Amino acid sequence: MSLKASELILNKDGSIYHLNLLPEELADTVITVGDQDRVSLITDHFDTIEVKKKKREFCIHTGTYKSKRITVMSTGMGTDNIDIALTELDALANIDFEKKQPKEHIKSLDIIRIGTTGSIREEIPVDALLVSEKAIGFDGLMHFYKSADILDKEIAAEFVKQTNWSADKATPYVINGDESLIKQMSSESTYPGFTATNIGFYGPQGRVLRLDIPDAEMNDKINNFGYKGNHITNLEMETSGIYGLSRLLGHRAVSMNAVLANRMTGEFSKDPVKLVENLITYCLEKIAE
Ligand code: R1P
Repeated sequence: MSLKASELILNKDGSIYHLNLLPEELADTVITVGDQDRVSLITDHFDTIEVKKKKREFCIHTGTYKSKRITVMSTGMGTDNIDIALTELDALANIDFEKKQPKEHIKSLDIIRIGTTGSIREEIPVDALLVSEKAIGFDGLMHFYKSADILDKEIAAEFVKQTNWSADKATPYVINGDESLIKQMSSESTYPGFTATNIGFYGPQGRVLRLDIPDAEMNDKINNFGYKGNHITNLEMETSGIYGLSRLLGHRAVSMNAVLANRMTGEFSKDPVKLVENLITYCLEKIAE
């Protein structure tokens, strides 16, 4: 049975609805970033650029770096955008747009997030590079998919118990990144991380400007959580969704983070532009290896 026009939505030129991309314009290796301006910071290093597209928060370039074909795309902020970005990336790779059906042979993409983050551990300083080995999602996205088989329920349940996590919030879920890609992207220059993904930047990450939050101890509880050697290292807004959807769809994903802030010491990077550039050059070299 073919997918209805209301479910697989294509633009007039045959491109996928939000990403505005045609299947042949997507490379097998995809770098995702939050910030649209970070796309050209990355593709400025490329030898060639064959595609440049933009719609809403999705700015997408495809080109080559040291002969490797790579698509770089911005997703905007948050796992709500990740739901659209990952689903449409997979559709471009694995759905036949003529027949409007999943292809017989499913292709696995390599998806590398190059993002920024705040550390919640004193030993992971500002300006560090961090590779998320696993993620805990406070965003609830994976509860909308049949994801029970891929989630680490033991760690999630222990987290809820230790932090007395309020049932008013989405139930946290725990998901691993791709082991082989994590190995490829890690080195002595990176810290291994267990990343907490939240649905916002202020209240959801315990920042108080003018609005009070119901649990002022939330970040301390997240920081104090420990189970079988697992300690949460950093906060950001996309990794759990990328790991969850990639795992369900059969793609390999890794989340690479530039530590802009340390929430424990209150420090912020003195040169965030240079830090992000360091992460970009580090990642490109590792991807091209
Ligand atoms: C918040 O400032 C944004 O920065 C981080 C968070 O995950 C969130 O998207 O990542 P990016 O720098 O990749 O956007």
